Amino acid sequence: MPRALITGITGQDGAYLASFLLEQGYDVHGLLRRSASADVIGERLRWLGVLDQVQMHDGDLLDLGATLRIVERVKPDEVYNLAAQSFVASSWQQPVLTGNVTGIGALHMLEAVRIACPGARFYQASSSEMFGKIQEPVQSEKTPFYPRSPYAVAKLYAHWMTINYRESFGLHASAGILFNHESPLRGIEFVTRRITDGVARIKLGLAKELTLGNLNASRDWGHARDYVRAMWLMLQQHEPSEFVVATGRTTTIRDFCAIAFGYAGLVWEEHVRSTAALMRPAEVDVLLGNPAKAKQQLGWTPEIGLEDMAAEMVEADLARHRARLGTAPTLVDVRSTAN
Ligand code: NDP
Ligand code: GDR
Repeated sequence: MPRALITGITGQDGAYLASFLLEQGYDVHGLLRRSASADVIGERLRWLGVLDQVQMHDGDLLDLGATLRIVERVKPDEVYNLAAQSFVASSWQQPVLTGNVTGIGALHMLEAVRIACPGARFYQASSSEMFGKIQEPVQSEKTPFYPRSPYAVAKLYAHWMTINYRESFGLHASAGILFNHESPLRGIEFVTRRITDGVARIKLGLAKELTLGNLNASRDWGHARDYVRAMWLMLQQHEPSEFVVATGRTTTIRDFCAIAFGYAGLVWEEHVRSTAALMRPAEVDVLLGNPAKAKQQLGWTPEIGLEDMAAEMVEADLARHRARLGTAPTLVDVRSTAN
């Protein structure tokens, strides 16, 4: 039975990846950082019905000793480094933490693998944010990077360290340059989930309006369930490499609003307001990926389209709010009011 270790297993991608690997017959282990909210930390894995099928190991990406001991104990065949401070907007508020977790944290995992389990295959969660102020209208593995946030700079460091450890020490280390991917398990602070949660609240009479930032930004959005399959495919290749994972379609925030509100029979212009307070110090205006290499070499194509994904997210948020109506607020409700 192949064994996988996932950092960031409690996040959106970690939960879908754990579920996918279990279906493939893997023994799945996760690095879990200690939280005072232990009762809700496994919420995504519980939602997918796999929480009791994964083995958790106490650790934090900031702690090299802990990552080393976990890799030594688990002896994984595959390591997926998904843990990060992943919210771009927060990276201006917490640039040092973001650098330490998102950048140096990846180096800790690479060091742990190099020292304790050099035969393991390694996946680094790189990001389309590294393209930032885009240097080509359609971005591929060959497009030069121009990061625009502390988050993107940290990701670029981790990306190049992954390549450097492959070239220096012969690690089977791959990096997926993933464009935005969403799902009902997306964190509430990200724009698609803010929108689908807003749609559900307005539809159920719990709110009247939704305040967003820059409506003109445009993203190449896919579904997380499709994208974790691409991660796994990368580690099944004989040769490690870098792969862009994207849909090849870009959509503005404005148009995503139209799709999500429209699905619920609402007119978005009647409810959405844009405020300068939610604009970023430096914006990534548009991203559009070319996934040709992933298609050719991995045989990967996305299966879930944007409209279907938006509908699934709106339905999930409607169900969440309906379930909560008439019940006392929970910790999850408190989080859902954040930006
Ligand atoms: P999430 O924000 O949903 O999950 C992040 C995960 O990292 C959580 O499990 C979190 O744990 C964990 N984590 C944060 N800090 C630490 C730490 N110090 N030690 C250990 N674990 C930590 O992210 P996604 O699932 O959306 O993304 C997965 C990865 O892919 C991230 O690295 C992200 O930057 C990258 N990425 C994401 C894209 C997307 O569109 N989703 C696109 C491209 C790249 P906890 O639950 O305790 O907070
Ligand atoms: P992003 O995702 O920064 O691309 O990073 P996010 O959904 O936060 O922003 C996308 C775009 O929407 C604009 N926007 C808003 N964003 C948020 N969060 N809230 C708002 O109210 C709002 N209004 C407009 C933003 O300005 C931006 O242009 C995500 C993360 O998952 C990263 O970890 C990952 O690396 C990249 O995707 C690829």
